[in-house]
Amino acid sequence: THRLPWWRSSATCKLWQSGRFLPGVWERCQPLSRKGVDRTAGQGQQVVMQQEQVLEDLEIPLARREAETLFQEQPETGNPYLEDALLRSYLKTHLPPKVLEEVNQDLETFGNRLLTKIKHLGWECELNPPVFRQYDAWGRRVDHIVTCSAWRRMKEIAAEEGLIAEAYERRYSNWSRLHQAVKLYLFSSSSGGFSCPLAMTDGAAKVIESLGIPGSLKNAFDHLTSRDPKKFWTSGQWMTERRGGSDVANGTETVARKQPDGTYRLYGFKWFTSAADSDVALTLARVVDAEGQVKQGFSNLSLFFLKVRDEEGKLNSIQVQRLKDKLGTRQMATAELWLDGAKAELISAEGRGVASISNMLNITRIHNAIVAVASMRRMISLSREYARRRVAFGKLLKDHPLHMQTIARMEVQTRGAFLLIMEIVRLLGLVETNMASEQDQLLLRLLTPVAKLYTGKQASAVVVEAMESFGGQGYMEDTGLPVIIRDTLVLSIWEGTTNILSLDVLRSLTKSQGQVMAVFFSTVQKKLELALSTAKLEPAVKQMQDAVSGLAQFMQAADSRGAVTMELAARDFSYTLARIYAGTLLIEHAARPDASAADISAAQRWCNQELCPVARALENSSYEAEEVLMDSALVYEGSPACGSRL
Ligand code: UCC
Repeated sequence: THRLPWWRSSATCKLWQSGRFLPGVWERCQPLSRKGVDRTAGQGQQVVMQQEQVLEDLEIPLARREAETLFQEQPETGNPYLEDALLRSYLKTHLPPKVLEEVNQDLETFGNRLLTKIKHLGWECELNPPVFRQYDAWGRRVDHIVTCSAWRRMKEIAAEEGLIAEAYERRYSNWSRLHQAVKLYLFSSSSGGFSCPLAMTDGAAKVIESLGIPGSLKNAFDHLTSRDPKKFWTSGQWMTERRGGSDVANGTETVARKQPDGTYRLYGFKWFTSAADSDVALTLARVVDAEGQVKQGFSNLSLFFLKVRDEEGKLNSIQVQRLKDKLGTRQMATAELWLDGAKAELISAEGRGVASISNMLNITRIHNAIVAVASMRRMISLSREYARRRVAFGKLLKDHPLHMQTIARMEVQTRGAFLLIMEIVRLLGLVETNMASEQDQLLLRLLTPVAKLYTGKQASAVVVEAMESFGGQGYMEDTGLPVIIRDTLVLSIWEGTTNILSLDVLRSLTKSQGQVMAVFFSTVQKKLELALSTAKLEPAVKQMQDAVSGLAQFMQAADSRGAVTMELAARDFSYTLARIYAGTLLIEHAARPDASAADISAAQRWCNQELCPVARALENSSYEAEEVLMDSALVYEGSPACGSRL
């Protein structure tokens, strides 16, 4: 039979027949032609009245209809724990039954608290960003960062819920870290930006713990890990100075002068200090030697602990220059600070500042990844709820296949990212309870930057895509959606940009002399082998194995090339590791006997994407030295600065 091409079939044309999709338009216009407006002379007043009546008839329903069609129902989501199928199935699979029972109960209660109380506080934080008050009414300099009551309440809630304490009390042994991470994940989207100080607080506690909790820091550690809202402290992480963010070693100008009592006084300017209302901070400075000289380079950077205020609440010889005017995370005070002799305690070996603070960085990077996944999950939750309420072209959005395909693609990305962060906190839990093998430790070191860089990028893409699923409403401030977008965009920047993190991935290879990759390959292989017995996953496993071979070939080829190849490949290489590892976790999760159809589909779909971009790019000679020149030529063509030289 003769079939019309798709673009001429009635099914397609139907969409564009306005009468069908704006029900009532034509019918309501009929009265005009039926009743008509008789304009013949002689009927005077009556005609005019009739005319007015007709217009009234016409206008009232029109006005009402407009209000009806423009009014859209707000998407409402429920308890975020109960609505997160993947999270629940993950916990059920991994936690021992007794732990699961308690954790499950805690998370359900927490989910209700988030829904009924915390979410509103989070929105209040957004509406009442911090204000900087430099002088009091009598002209005295006070440098007061005024935060709103909701923000201060968040701090109390964080303590009550044990959002830091949980990880350090270890009542569930190695599973405590995972329990804490899940709570942070659930908290993040309602926290009004409070996730940020929590990340740094966790990082500070980690540094102190890894130093063996020295006597001088015991009190601080107790405060940072307290469940008592009156006792709980948060910490800042002051790394960035005016000369730049990423290159900490060369950018740090702050100096530390030793005092007779063994403490130090810090002098310098910190350019980005997030959550500047925190109680304590870890920061870097160069120790001045006996001759008053400071050495340049990382070897002279040391790590310091300081209290921001003294017992009376006075700043510790610190001046607040101003608050930063940021694209997002506006709920949280980021400040420029002058350290003008701030009293501090040296807590690393002299010159080991970068290595010591990396304990903190690795924790804040894990938090960053948790927040990234939480942002994706939040936007998808809202998006899928909206799709159940919003009618367009005569049916609910959820009944439009193209719309659902778009959300499903985001869902697959989010699932992969979620399993990746769960794997990392699982490993972290093992390391922290001395239950980790050497392989576990290596894997954790490798996967931390991989997850941070990959989820940051994923989150930016997913939340912007999800915003589109609300049409113009997604762009409206008072829906609360733009806040999520703005706050998410920072995740690929702070705590190390994508390129810096890619180089950190390489650092982990060099430092372990390639061992991290041996563990990566063997872990992936083991997980894939276990999944092979699930027939439906065979194609996905095969795709994954091909990707693993591609990666192995790349490693071999890169071995014989110079450092330039590896540097140029760093980003694609890191993306490859993320896609292979997250895909393997999806496959592993889908190979469970009680896996759902969605679990299997997520694994299959994840594996349908390019899993090994680094192999393709190598084939295309993208990492050859000449490409460096061509990169510059492409970037600067037409630029007055360099064009003629290229
Ligand atoms: O502070 C900021 C804002 C706070 C906001 C917090 C919000 C948290 C969000 C959570 C969600 C809401 S932003 C500041 C961000 N700045 C950075 O992230 C810095 C980025 N730059 C880097 O990461 C660089 O790679 C550096 C600074 C680490 C590199 O410095 P160097 O001088 O080149 O480092 P080296 O020489 O390679 O490493 C020095 C030592 C080595 O150890 P040794 O000496 O034993 O060989 C390295 O192996 O440090 C070790 N190291 C590490 N170890 C360096 N990085 C790491 C690491 N990640 N893990 C373990």
